[in-house]
Amino acid sequence: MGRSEEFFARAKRVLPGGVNSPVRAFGSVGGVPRFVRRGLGSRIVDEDGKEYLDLVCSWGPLLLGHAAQPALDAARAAMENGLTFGAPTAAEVEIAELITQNVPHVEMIRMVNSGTEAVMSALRVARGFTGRDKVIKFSGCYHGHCDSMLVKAGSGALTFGRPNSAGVTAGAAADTLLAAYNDPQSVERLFRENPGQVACVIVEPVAANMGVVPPQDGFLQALRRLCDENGALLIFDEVITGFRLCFGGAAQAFGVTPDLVTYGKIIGGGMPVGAYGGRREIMEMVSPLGPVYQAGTLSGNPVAMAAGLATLRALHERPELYSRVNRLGALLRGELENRLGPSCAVTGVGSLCCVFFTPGPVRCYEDAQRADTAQYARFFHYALDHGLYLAPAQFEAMFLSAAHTEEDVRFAAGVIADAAAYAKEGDA
Ligand code: KE4
Repeated sequence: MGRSEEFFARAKRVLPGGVNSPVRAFGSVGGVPRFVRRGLGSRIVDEDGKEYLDLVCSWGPLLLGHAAQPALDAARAAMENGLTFGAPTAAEVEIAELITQNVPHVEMIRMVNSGTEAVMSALRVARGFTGRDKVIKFSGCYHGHCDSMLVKAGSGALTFGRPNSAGVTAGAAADTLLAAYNDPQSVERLFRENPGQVACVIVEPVAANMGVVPPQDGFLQALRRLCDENGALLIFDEVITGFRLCFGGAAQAFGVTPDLVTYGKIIGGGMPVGAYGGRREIMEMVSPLGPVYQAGTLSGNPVAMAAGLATLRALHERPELYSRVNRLGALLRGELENRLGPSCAVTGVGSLCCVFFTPGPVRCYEDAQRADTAQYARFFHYALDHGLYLAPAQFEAMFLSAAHTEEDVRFAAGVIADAAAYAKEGDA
């Protein structure tokens, strides 16, 4: 028995499903999760010493790659002074200044510890600011695991067939209205049916938790218009896209300005950081300034801030990193479109990519749901056995980093093409 198997057997006795986050359990693809010992650049090594080219990259935080020097050096230096104080520190100001000075629609920001916490807080602020109760989300979009968002949620909730989690009360879900991604009319109808009651529309500006589903032309612009017409706030959940597509995220990439934005992943450079921010008049609702309460013992943790600040500084000072990583994403999609038959849909934006085991186009949750997850499972394990670490679930994304090379991308494309062919043979 290998060390991953040994660890998994032990883990299942003391951790639910043997993991601390469901998608890691290989539940939808089967087999034994690889316990990772270390990561470096574009690669990870598991407890059995096997090396993989990594296209998960911890689900998005590692735009500079594993063990990137800026984050490591900064965190190492910060921890020499202590791990946490529960008091303000300079790094919190510096990272907030870096963001507010370079992301125009973020005039004020609050640091928290995860994307979930950022979304939960942004929803509360939107309700506090508007005095309204209802929120509109999109089927298949995932915004973390706060109760009101576990309604037709994506990512692991979709993967494990529980888009509506047990334990979420009808009351908690009652104010969550569901629209269809890339369908502005579905949003317009909800506004019409709930006049004056919708506090906000929350959207992944590039959906990346039902696989990757880019916004159709005009979709995000329509959401902006509908929110303005109905006195609701537009929240971009940029936990994945923030600081990934470009420094200003999807808002900058697509030229649509949200009222609030949520961040996670890259903002911490690999350490646990989330954040929410936006227009000053809205953010001034947040305690201790305003009546919307939100707090956190480790919010703005100095070691996490150091890692996040070093990462954002590197990205801001070296914009060529964005052109390179986005070019690698385009190269991967191009290679896959040339190699995979019409039975697979290749999607993506920037350094995000996805192979759906269903013919395209994939424009919403219903389209994504047609994917053959049994084929995906065979595909995943073939790739894993050939040294390529992909998301252990169809309804996720492939993430590239600045540590990946063209050679990495061509290797990945080759393995993916072979893996897809193998997966389809299984159906023969
Ligand atoms: P966290 O609470 O996991 O830091 O962030 C929640 C979240 C919020 N919004 C978006 C758009 C997200 O993608 C996420 C989390 N992403 C998943 C990957 N699909 C995290 C992986 C996991 O759940 O283990």
